[in-house]
Amino acid sequence: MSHTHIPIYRAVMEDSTRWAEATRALLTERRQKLFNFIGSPGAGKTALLEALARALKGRVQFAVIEGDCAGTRDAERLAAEGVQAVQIVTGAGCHLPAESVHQVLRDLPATGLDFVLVENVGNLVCPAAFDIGETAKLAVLSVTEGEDKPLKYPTLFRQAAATVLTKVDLLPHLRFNLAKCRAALHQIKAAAPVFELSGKTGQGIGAFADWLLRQK
Ligand SMILES: Nc1nc2c(ncn2[C@@H]2O[C@H](COP(=O)(O)OP(=O)(O)O)[C@@H](O)[C@H]2O)c(=O)[nH]1
Ligand SMILES: [Mg+2]
Repeated sequence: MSHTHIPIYRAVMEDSTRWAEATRALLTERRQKLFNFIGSPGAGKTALLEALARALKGRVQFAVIEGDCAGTRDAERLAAEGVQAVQIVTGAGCHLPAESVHQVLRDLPATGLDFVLVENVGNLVCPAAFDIGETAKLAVLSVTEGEDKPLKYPTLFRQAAATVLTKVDLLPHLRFNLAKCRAALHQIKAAAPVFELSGKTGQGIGAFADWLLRQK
């Protein structure tokens, strides 16, 4: 049995932390905020960003950084909404590396941009474990995933500055219990606000957009 993986893991984490710190410094210097949206594949993260693009138009300038294992579909969806969007392709990578995010951020305009919204690779585990220098992590959970997910993936929900509960337009067709979901978040000591919304109908998007603007 070799133990060499332990120092390698440590070195990777130290390197990652340095890039995250460089990102924090750049954001402070530019007076920009970076939000790291984390949720399962298909949770509705891109639909949420598309709805935000419509809700925030003319109120704030923002760019999007997309993370996926392959393809540029999500960046194209945001570009179609008139948003500057850059896709990072991670291949086998299960989360966005701090270094890649920093390099993309550096190439974004230094002025005239208030927010950078990052859609991390679809996954409730790895993106929660890596600091990318974000202002805040935001947890995205769709009602089709079940109300128990905060109990199973507490690291993400505990760290998140807000939990966004998506696809609430589907609630009449499901047995998803909102009270149980809130109780699960309370149980893991997630103090953050919960926003119930639908990227499809636009319900609840306004309240979440207003909250984001207050983080400016
Ligand atoms: N009914 C409903 N469907 C949604 C909503 N948001 C996303 N979807 C659907 O869920 C699927 C995944 O959405 P997408 O935004 O690509 O999720 P992502 O993988 O988290 O970025 C697509 O088929 C969307 O049309 C929503 O609020 N309501
Ligand atoms: Mg997506």
